[in-house]
Amino acid sequence: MEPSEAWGERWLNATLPMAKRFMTVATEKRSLVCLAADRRTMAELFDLIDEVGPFIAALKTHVDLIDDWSPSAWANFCALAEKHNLLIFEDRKFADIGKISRAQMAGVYNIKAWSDIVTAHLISGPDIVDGLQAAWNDANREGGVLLLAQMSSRGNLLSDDYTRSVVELGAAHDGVLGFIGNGSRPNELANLRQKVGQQKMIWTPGVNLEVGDGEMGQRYGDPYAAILAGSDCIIVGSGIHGAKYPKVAAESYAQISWKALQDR
Ligand code: BMP
Repeated sequence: MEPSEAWGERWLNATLPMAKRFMTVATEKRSLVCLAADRRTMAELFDLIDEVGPFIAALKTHVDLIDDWSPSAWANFCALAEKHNLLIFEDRKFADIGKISRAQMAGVYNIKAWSDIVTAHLISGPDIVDGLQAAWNDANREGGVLLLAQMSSRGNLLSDDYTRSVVELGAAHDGVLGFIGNGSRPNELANLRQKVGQQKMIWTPGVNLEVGDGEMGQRYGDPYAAILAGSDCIIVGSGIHGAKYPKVAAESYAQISWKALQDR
C-alpha cells in the first residue's frame, strides 16, 4: 500500500518532510508504534532493538538515563536504528529560551547530530522551535519538533487553555512536526485532534493494552482507541519492554495500530 492511500488527508496536508518520512516508514512496516526504549544500559538497548526492530517505526530515547553512554556506543546505536529503518526521537523535553535550547542540542550528547525528532515544552514561547531548528541546520540535518500539548501523567498542569495556546502557536510554525497528546484519555485526544486539524501529527504516550494506572502517576489508555481518536503514533514503553516476550508484544501493538489506521 502507498503511504498516501494509508494516510489520506494527513499525507496530503503534511508540511514537514519528517512527517512524510514517518508515514512512509510506518506504512512499509505496517506499524504506528514508537518504542519508548527506556533501557539503562547500551547492551540492553541493543538487545531490545534487535528483538523488536521489525515491528516498530520509531525509537524514542532518553539519552541521559543510560548508565554507560559513550559516543562510540551511540554511533553503533544509530547504525542499528538505520539498519531497522527507524526514526530516532530524543524525548529531551527542551524548555529553555531559543538560543540555549539550540546550544543544548550540542554538548556531550550532541543530539542535533543524530535525532530526527525531539520534544519541547512551549512554556518559554515559540522561539524555542527556531532554536531547535537552527541546531539541526548547524548539523546540516532536518528534524521535526513535537510540542507537549497534553501529558499522560496524573495531575499535570497542562490546562485546556494552555493546550489551546500550544496548538495555535505550533500549528502556525513550519518547524513543528506535531504534538504530544494524552494517550490515556481518548476523549482528550479527540478534542486535541479537532483543535489541531489535519496538518500536524499527534503522537501519544500513556498507552498500554493493560488500561489503567501505571507507576508513579502514569496513566494508560487503549492503543486502538487512541488512533481512532486521532493519534498518528502510539508511544509504547513498558507495554513492550516490560512484557515477558517483547517481540510478541511489539508485533501485537503493531497489528492493532495498523488496523486502527485502516478503521478510522
Ligand atoms: P511507558 O509506556 O513505559 O509508561 O513509557 C512512556 C514513555 O513516554 C516514557 O518514556 C515517558 O518519558 C514518555 N512520556 C509519557 O509517558 N507521558 C507524557 O506525557 C510524555 C512523555 O514523553
